Amino acid sequence: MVKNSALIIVDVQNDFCPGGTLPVPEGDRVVPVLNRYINLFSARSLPIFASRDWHPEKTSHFKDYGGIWPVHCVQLTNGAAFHPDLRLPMEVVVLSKGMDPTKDDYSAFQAVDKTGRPLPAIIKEMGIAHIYVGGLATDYCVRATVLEGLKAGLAVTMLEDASRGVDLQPGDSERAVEEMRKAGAAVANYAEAEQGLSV
Ligand code: VGL
Ligand code: ZN
Repeated sequence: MVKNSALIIVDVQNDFCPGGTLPVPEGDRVVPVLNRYINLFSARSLPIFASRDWHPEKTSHFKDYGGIWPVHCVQLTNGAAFHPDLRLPMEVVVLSKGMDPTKDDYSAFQAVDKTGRPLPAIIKEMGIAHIYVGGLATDYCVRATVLEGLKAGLAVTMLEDASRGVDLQPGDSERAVEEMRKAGAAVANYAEAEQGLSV
């Protein structure tokens, strides 16, 4: 199974980190942890995906146009850039989502690569059967990606030490982790994931 595994790094962008417009508490703390996961997957020549929220200026996702969020991750702004300390490898596949001004697109499964190919098609073509998911935010995009991965029939490991949540309501992230577990996801830290990838 190891050879059919892939890492999906979800939305580790400046606007979701302290100092950004929709900061996830301790959002930047996932960066060094994710860098270790990147090394783990790179060393095994396993695919690495990095999704990004990539919104137009006007979208029903934002408060000003009927949504619940402050303006964040607007295409080509510094806030939409990946955190500068995230060491994405050259081979990373960048996935963009949230471009449709009428959709929220929380899940990376709604994202497309630079040629417009949707993630589900890429996963199928590459024969990926197990995804490891970490990043921002636990209670939104990580949750949605994990649940859609399970629905698509993939094995899914949620990387708890590489994720942080928004917690609009206190406890949202904890509840999201329980929901993912109940839906069939494994929840792992670095040591556990490393062990799983070494057998
Ligand atoms: C996200 C809120 C709004 C996320 C994206 O990446 O989790 N959360 N847009
Ligand atoms: Zn967004």
